[in-house]
Amino acid sequence: MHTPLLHYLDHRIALYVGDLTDHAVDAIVNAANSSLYGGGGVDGAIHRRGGPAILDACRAIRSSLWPDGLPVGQVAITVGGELPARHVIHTVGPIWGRHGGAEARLLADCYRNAIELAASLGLKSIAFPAISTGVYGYPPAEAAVVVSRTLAAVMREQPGITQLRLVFFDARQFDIFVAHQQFSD
Ligand code: AR6
Repeated sequence: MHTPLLHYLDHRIALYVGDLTDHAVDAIVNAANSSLYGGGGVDGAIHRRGGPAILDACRAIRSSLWPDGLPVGQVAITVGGELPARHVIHTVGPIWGRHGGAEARLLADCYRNAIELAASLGLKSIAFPAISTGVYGYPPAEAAVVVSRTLAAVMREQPGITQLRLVFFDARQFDIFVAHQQFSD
């Protein structure tokens, strides 16, 4: 079930096709919306499989840290509930065409902030979905450029993250990423 299809950056980054919620890592990242109250796509899958403990933790975050919602590019961590992953790092990706040209910077913020939060807590393994490339409409080829360049930089700064997984829902998304990634430029 968990066979990496490709590696980058000295095997610290591994690419998979499948369901993010299957991954037993220290943290999976949720492509949430700013309400943190759940939704469709990977967000729906995480809440369904993780159970009510995740939503309870999200409500606590809304009432304490982020009463107006989690801003785009920011992150918040909760328990993993019944998921195989120990934690969920929720982030809000940019909606394509809604940020006046700041979409790439905001998408990079999601990845950078999630990794930095994980590292600050001593977590070592983290798995990401392709943030914003579903309902939020970010073109997957353009996301591949931003994500790979961001990861190449951030992973150099964070040697404590020994395993970072990018999990694509289907083979087409995986192929587009591989064709457009710029890990080594
Ligand atoms: N495992 C891995 N990838 C998945 C899974 C899964 N179980 N399910 C979907 N994907 P999306 P966004 C892929 O729409 O674009 C939600 O309603 C999917 O094929 O989940 O950031 C939130 O509440 C796509 O490639 O997230 C927000 O309102 C990628 O995950 C909004 O959608 C992201 O698609 C966020 O939109």
